[in-house]
Amino acid sequence: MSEMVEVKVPDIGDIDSVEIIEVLVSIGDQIAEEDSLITVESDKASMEIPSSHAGVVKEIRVSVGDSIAEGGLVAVIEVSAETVAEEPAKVEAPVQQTEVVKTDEKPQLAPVASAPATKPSPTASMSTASLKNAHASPAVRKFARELGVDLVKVAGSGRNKRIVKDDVQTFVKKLMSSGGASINGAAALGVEPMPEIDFSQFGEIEVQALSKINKLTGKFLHRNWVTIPHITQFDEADITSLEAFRKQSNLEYADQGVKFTMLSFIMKAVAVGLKKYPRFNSSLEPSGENLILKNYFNIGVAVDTPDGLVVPVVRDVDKKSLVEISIELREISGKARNKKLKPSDMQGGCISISSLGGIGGTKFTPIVNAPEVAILGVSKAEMKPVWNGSEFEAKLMCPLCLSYDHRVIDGADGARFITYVSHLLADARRLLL
Ligand code: CAO
Repeated sequence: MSEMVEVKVPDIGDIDSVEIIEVLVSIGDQIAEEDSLITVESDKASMEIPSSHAGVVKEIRVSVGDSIAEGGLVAVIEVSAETVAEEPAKVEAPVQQTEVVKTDEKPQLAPVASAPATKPSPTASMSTASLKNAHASPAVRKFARELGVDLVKVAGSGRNKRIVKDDVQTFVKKLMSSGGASINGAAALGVEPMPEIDFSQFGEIEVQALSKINKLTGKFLHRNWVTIPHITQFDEADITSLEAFRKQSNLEYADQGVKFTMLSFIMKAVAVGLKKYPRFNSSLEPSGENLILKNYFNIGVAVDTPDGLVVPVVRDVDKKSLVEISIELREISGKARNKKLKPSDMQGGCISISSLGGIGGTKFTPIVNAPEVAILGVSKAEMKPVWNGSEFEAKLMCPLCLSYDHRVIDGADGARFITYVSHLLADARRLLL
């Protein structure tokens, strides 16, 4: 003998009604207990309503687009009498309620089929867990599970952003073609991927391929930006007397073809700063367990080239004279612009300097060039009135912008380092001490 069981919407928490966005079964389907019957969606999430019984779907009492609330009738299932008889234990713990209707008797209310306590109830899914439960059918979920894809990271292209099998396949393809990180690293970060927009719909466009350097730099900068907790500390160095000295030195060395720019002095000052503050001359082990302190003083210099940004390294800045540093700086920036740098020319830096002083701008926030832990940005020096305690004096002030890895360097040390470098530049004789 069989029985007809009405399956109703169980307790779905503090939600008045939800919209049915999918009916997952058809009349005549043989279903197992816990098979999903419908998918409903609130303004927060979607969830599937499972059947409390195994059996054959005899009636479906809902359609897509209907609103339904707790207790609403979803379907009538024909259940074999043995199945119902086998379930007395479940009567003890009612969470979902269904109405059992014997074909030959009047309906009577009986609590049936709660989920085990350890299994999340539909209520739990709807409130918090289902925010993580992506909107997809059981078959698509199974498919995603088999591929190890976290559906939360997949954008749905189906109705109401429902994730279909194609979406999972497209996600995997993108992941593979980007070497494990999806477009813009969005999947790795667990955020929505950037939408692919056809900009030509808004006006004329031109597609320009990124250079190899652009792509490489982009990857490293992105990694550094998202993995390093950055702080940028600003200061202004009074370089009035240093500028006079630089100009004078340029005149004196003109016949030797040497040209000093402010950058050579700043490199020297930074090397002295690294000696005084050794944590700035370190790298954090990827494990985060140890700091590697270096006893050499190599400085990377960001060079702007037509193909993109490169950072060649000037070695042993502490041991070189300003003449040597100036010559080498000219050589490496020339090599960079003529694509003559070797990989080894760009390795072994302890800290980098990014100088935009020759271009303009007042300040910027450079990104640490990992595995280094700090980078000094230099902006264009300007004449400014500076209060000396009794009057304003015209001073040439050079903006310095120090970004550092806050895991390695505390704010106080950041301020000490930049103040010290400014102090050295304010009177370059200190570089000799
Ligand atoms: N304030 C005012 N003027 C400055 C200055 C400063 N801070 N720094 C440089 N200048 C002046 C120079 O003195 C020079 O003027 P003169 O010819 O009259 O002496 C002029 O600007 C051009 O200098 P330069 O830029 O050619 O030389 P440099 O040694 O200062 O810099 C280099 C060399 C390779 C760093 C630079 O050319 C460069 O490529 N900068 C861009 C770096 C970059 O793209 N950084 C962004 C990376 S993102 O973090």
